[in-house]
Amino acid sequence: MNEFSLDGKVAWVTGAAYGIGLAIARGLAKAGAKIVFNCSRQSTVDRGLEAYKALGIDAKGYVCDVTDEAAVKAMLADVEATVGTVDILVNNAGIIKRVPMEEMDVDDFRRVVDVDLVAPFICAKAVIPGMIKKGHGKIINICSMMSELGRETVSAYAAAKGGLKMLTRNICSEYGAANIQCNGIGPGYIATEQTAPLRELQPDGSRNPFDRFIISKTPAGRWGTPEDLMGPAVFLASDASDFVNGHILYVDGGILAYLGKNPIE
Ligand code: NAP
Ligand code: GCO
Repeated sequence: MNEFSLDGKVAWVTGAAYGIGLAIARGLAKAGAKIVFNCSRQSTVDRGLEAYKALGIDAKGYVCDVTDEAAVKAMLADVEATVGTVDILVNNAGIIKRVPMEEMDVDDFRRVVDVDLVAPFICAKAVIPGMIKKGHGKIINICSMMSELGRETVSAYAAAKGGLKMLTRNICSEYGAANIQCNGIGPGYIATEQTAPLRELQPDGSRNPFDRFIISKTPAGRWGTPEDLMGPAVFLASDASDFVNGHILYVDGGILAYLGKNPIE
């Protein structure tokens, strides 16, 4: 028996056209799962479909804004009718706005909380009845370093990702008895489009100070890659983690374990 096998499972990964979501979906597909994904724009869905095709993965893509409950329900009804009941949900879609708090528009704050926290609630709420009927289910919420730490300019993101950690624990508390495991993955600093501005070279061609700061804060001495998230996602989606519930698995090269270099030396 292979307790990491996802043969015959249906996995829905939100926002999985590129970056972390695509890598997680690749990992789940390699373990045997059928993949469905969604993005809010047709152009991103098309980009994802091309990426899956190039990888030899037969994925189904939908245009669906995860903050729109009616759209999520309609998408899920189609998934159930054409692919099957969702066994694994990965709440990956997310946005960030880096703005000092006193300059941040309240609508922007609300939008970040909507996409990064309210939407995982909407998607989880939509799949839980099917999981209860099937007798099992796995929900993986993509959290962040900002589920634990704050920093300048990311107040909305930190509020949402901190909330997502607690939503994870609450889903575990409410549905553990129904054999649903809800866990989080907390990626460290991963080289994707979302973090590209933090790695942009300086006008003189030198490394971005934030880039150097992250390397110095990470015991592994590097940024993470989306592929670093594949194995942890397969573990949390598979029978191997059936007694792991309400846990946040930080995949951060050791950032949260480390006090950091002495800046005065
Ligand atoms: P990203 O650039 O944040 O990708 C986001 C994806 O989500 C895109 O496919 C996007 O497509 C989709 N999306 C955004 N808003 C959506 C909405 N309202 N409805 C449906 N889909 C939506 O990529 P990433 O850096 O790989 O991040 C993925 C997740 O990991 C996010 O939750 C992020 O917060 C988290 N994370 C990232 C890092 C990092 O260092 N990169 C670290 C920790 C956590 P559309 O634009 O078409 O909607
Ligand atoms: C930032 C980053 C982070 C990361 C990630 C860390 O501006 O500090 O974008 O928030 O993307 O979520 O885990």
